Amino acid sequence: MKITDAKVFVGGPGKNYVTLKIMTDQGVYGLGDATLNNRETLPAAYLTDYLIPAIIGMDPRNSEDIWQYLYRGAYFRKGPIAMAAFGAIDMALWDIKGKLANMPLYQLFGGKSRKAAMVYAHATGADLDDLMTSIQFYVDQGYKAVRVQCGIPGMPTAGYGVSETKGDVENYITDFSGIKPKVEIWDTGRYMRYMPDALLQIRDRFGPDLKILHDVHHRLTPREAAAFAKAVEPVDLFWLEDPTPAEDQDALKMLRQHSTVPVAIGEVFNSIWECNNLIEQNLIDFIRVSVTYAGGITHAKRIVDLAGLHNVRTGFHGAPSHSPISMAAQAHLNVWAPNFGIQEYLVLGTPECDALFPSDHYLENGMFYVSDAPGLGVEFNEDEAAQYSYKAGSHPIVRLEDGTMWDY
Ligand code: KDG
Ligand code: MG
Repeated sequence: MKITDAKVFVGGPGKNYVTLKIMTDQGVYGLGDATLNNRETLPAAYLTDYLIPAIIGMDPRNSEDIWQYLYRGAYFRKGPIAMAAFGAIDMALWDIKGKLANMPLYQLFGGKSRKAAMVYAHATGADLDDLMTSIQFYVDQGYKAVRVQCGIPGMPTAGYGVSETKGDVENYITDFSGIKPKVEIWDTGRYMRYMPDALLQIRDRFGPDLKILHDVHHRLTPREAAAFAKAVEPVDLFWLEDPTPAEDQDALKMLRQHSTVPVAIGEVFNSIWECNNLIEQNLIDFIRVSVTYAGGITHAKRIVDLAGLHNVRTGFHGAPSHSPISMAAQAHLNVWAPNFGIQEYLVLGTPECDALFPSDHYLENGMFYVSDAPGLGVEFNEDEAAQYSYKAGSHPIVRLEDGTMWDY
């Protein structure tokens, strides 16, 4: 069996999804997602210019050897662009493997460990009142877990994951449009003084059962993160995400020495070599990688297995930048993984998105049910894709009030 050709499509409804389709001499094809948010053309070019020509003629069933061929063969290892491109090929090869076996992917991993995977939604509000309304909106739909972000009084701009408009409490999506980044202004002092009590008010309002998550988005220093984690302990958070920029990994020991709040890190990691220190030293409780940026199913599964050895659970990244293809790959891992924790899930199910990526995967009462179709269980409608094209976008940048650059 041979790979005969592959194509890359960039575009989608409101997002530049990077979709790979690998064709074989036996008519079976596989799909992969290489969407690197706001840098989408780069993995697309890596695939088209270098990787696709290199894999034509190879046996698609040898997904492990092809992964090693891409990774070791690149010489310059790791990095989000390369790992997203390898990840798309890897997902497509697993899709082909599942179709050949006539089995959904979770069966190839070892079957189901649970009937469905718990997901969390993003609640947001320009202020705490709006955030309460937003949480209620998701609770009413049956969600058991909600990430909560709200505007901070006196903060010059909204803050991470926060609606800019009062009353905008549903399906909040960051505006990444335009190549020149929007500037946000951050104030750590105001955040640290306001947010712990706001989180406590949320706990009081919604009771002990709701799983509450909060994302600091890399904005605190290690000492501030330790103080913040200690202050939010009575809230009983499900997790505190990205309290610091995680390059300085040993610094997280300070947080651990002062607090038992569960910590989730890893959405910007693309290799097991960024995760292993945090996992092996028990500095985190949840690993946040995604199959898109972390080299596909083959590599992400290695990270999941390493995490399992150290009682670290999964919490795969699931921002709307991931297409339904990688969300399906994660869904198959989620129902299998013995150390599954939770899945971030933002409503992708717009009619336009469903038309582009038809599938039988579904969400009900905050639980994600995986399709039993062979492979990934997602289709890609090329006729629909023809109407979309790439639109340049950028993440906002963050500065302090005096102009100092900070972390988005
Ligand atoms: O591309 C960046 C977004 O995916 C990121 O800001 C989202 O922090 C995020 C999250 O937890 O989903
Ligand atoms: Mg995050």
